[in-house]
Amino acid sequence: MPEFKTHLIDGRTTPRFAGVCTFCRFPVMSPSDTPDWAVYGVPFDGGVTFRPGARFGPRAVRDASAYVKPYHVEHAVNIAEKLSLVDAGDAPVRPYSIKETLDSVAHWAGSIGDPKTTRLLAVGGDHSIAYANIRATWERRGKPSKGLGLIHFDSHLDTVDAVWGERWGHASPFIRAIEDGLVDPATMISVGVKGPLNTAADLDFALSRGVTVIRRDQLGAGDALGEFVRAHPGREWYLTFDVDVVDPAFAPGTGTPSIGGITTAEALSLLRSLRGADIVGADVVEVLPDRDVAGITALFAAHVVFEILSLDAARR
Ligand SMILES: [Mn+2]
Repeated sequence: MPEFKTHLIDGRTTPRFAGVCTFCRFPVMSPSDTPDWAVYGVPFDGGVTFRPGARFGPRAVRDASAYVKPYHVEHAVNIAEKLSLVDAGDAPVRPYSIKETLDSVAHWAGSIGDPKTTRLLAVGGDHSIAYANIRATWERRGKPSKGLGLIHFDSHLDTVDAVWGERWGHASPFIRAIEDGLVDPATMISVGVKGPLNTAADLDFALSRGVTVIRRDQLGAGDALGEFVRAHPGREWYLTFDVDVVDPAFAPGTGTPSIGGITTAEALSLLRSLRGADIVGADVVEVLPDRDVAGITALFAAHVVFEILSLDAARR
């Protein structure tokens, strides 16, 4: 029998609908734990430009993730065998202040586990919170001067300078991350982007900085995403996944839905094409349970968490 690094309560002995609810039934983190991955919630939606409610995302994803099983068939790997995994709880937020929340989350996340070996996966919350987890991850990786690579799934570029004078909202995390040197735009790829936009100028920042954009209508049978990642061997990547990249027919529970998106099956294929990439931090954001139908968006987001962890388990 292989030695398992994470002790999971077996769903065949204790039903998956029983017990205290944690991400994927991972153990609750103890202060002395130094896990491979700490999954934590960021119940914050103060950065939205349209419909609020993603503050309830972490709870919905935890609930849905009770049905995430640990063995990944396509990668032929068991995440609980390869990785030590915990639920680190929810980050401290300040519901009335975006910037105070980002500072608070980044500071708190920076203290989780062993900064050298524990990787962080944040579940939002709106996309503004990505900045905080990217900052914490960048600091834990030794503040690389070139920044991290960024694999970005989204219908939107999220590189708008400011909305209503606010520079830290969910339309702006990656312009701030690039400006602050946390992300290298030459190794940033945005996948699934589509219109409409407020103005053509919304594309200017990303394109002028050399961000690679694969629009939804350019996603074909090829493997452009996997090829991009393999073209940068040795790169450390941060993965950010906005569920609005998926068509609202499959993921209706989100605040800025964008029609004509990819299916959940296509999303899984794209994620699996990243096999071999060294993903050093990640987030899954923009689940809005009050707009969800039958919990399908939360269930999908829970499985995106599983896919990300499976990539790292398969790589080790
Ligand atoms: Mn986004």
